Amino acid sequence: MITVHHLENSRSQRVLWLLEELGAPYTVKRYARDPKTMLAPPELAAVHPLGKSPVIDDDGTVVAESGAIVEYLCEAHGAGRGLKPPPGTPEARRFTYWLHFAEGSLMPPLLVALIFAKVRGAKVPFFVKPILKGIAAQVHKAYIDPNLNRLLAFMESELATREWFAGDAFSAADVQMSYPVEAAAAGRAGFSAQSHPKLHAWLKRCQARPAYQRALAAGGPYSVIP
Ligand SMILES: N[C@@H](CCC(=O)N[C@@H](CS)C(=O)NCC(=O)O)C(=O)O
Repeated sequence: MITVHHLENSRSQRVLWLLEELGAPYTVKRYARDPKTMLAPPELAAVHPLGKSPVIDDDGTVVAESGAIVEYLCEAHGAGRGLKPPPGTPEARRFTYWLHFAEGSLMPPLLVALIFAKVRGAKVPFFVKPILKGIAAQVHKAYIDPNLNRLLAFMESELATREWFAGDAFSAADVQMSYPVEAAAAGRAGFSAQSHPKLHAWLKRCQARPAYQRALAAGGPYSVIP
């Protein structure tokens, strides 16, 4: 039996979704974030030294890092489910690309955007506020906005010719991509149905899948931190 160590409102939601797509039995151990810092509670460090989520435990095999979990689950529980394209195909190359792109290229500027939203909203003496706002505006101008604009335009262009990230068929790469795109949709990037219609339609297709809906029921209330 697989246990998913699931931190509320986090990347681990997509692991529940993948397990529902695979039809693999699992149990959920849900952890609350610290309401002040939004960090994971210390109990998670007993499961894996980094103390982050997602982590899964499959009968004693502990796997962390969402991309590695997706690979592991497709290999160990994916036979006949068609969620990973056959090796050596263009679809397989795109699968690997998007699996890494999600955490390697898309999450970093989204995380910096989140950090600077916190910096802007920090409780500081009134005379410090304009300085913080000025720094945040500079970081947005020089790093966050140009990077997110380029990444969003690239994803939009990739989805112009196919329905899913790896090809014409849904794959686990779409599951991995869902979290950063949901974070972008939550307000961390200039992303809407008007600005990026293909990417927006892709996200709606993901969220309409019955397995996605079952994962929401299994994981408890879910909303991505804006
Ligand atoms: N690249 C890692 C990132 C893991 C990660 O940062 N998880 C967040 C949840 S979205 C977390 O545990 N945050 C709480 C903390 O850092 O204490 C992955 O994809 O698994």
